[in-house]
Amino acid sequence: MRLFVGTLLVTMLVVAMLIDDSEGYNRGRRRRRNKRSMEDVADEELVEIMQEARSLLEELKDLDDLDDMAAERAPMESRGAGYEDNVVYRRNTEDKTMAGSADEKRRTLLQRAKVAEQAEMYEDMVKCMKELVEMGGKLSTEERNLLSVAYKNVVGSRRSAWRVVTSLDQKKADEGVDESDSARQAVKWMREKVVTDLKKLCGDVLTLIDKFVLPTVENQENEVFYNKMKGDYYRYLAEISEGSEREDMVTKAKESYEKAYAKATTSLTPTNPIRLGLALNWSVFHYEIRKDPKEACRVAKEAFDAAISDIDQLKEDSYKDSTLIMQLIRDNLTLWTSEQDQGKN
Ligand SMILES: *[C@@H]1O[C@H](CO)[C@@H](O)[C@H](O)[C@H]1NC(C)=O
Ligand SMILES: CC(=O)N[C@H]1CO[C@H](CO)[C@@H](O)[C@@H]1O
Repeated sequence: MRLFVGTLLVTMLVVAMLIDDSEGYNRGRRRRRNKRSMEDVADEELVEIMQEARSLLEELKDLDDLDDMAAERAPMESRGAGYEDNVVYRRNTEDKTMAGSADEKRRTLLQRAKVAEQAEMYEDMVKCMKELVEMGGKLSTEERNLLSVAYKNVVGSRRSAWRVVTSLDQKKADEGVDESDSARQAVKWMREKVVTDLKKLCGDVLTLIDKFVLPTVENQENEVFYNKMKGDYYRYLAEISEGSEREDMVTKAKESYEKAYAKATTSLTPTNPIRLGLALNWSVFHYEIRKDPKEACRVAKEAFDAAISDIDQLKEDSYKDSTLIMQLIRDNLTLWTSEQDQGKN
């Protein structure tokens, strides 16, 4: 910018000199006609140009000031460049507005989590909800749902990233690309990062549930909800693990789902959306993780039939959730039974 203005300034000065010069040349010829007025015009032009040059010089000085300001700001910006997990975390705890009673802090975290959800800033939403849960105490239904939505989103985006890198790796392997190939190494690098993230996030939410949430749960619906949630996150860990680690995750997922299922069938109506959501995911667990489509169909069909026979129990406030999940169960059932029929033929 400064180079440009500088060049412009030099050009204008040169032009000014040329005008002065040409006036000198013209002067001799024009003097005879109207000496006085021609000189005036030339002088006026010169004055104008000099004024413009001066104001450009001032602007140049302003630009210098701006540069100085930018230089002062630079170290601050580079400090912020290392934006990591705990930057937001620290900001949450050190914030002046957070001072005050535990109740106030809880309310602030809840409000922030809700705004973060609207802004789709799910990493921040997770941090707020994690901090809120770690304060201890029972969670309201709203807090429960926000915790679930926050982790579902951060984990969901990484599960889909995992599927992308896994299929990229498979493609390269199918093409016969060697493991030492740099493109394959890049895929491996990304995959390891995604797996590390997933293990950390799933581990975090499982710890929150075991350490803070389940010990304070009284309501049976919530007991189902959180045990199902444990089943889901152990299932996600099973998806990305291998060998004995996978076996361990599969067992833990199964135990959590079974606990939730036992509780759900004795304490919730068949059309309860939490019971239905559990049946849906418990059946997907059988299908995808245990590779047992028969059992998957049995669980799905049992849940669907029970809900149909109890359809007049649909609650006004949750019938939309219930019917949506029933549809998802039926879609999977249709898909799975047709696959099984094809397998037989
Ligand atoms: C069931 O699991 C899927 C992932 O497989 C998840 O996206 C979904 O939210 C779960 N459904 C319910 C009703 O919890
Ligand atoms: C909604 C839902 O969970 N659908 C599942 C149906 O089953 C397939 C497996 O074939 C899952 O990938 C879907 O998530």
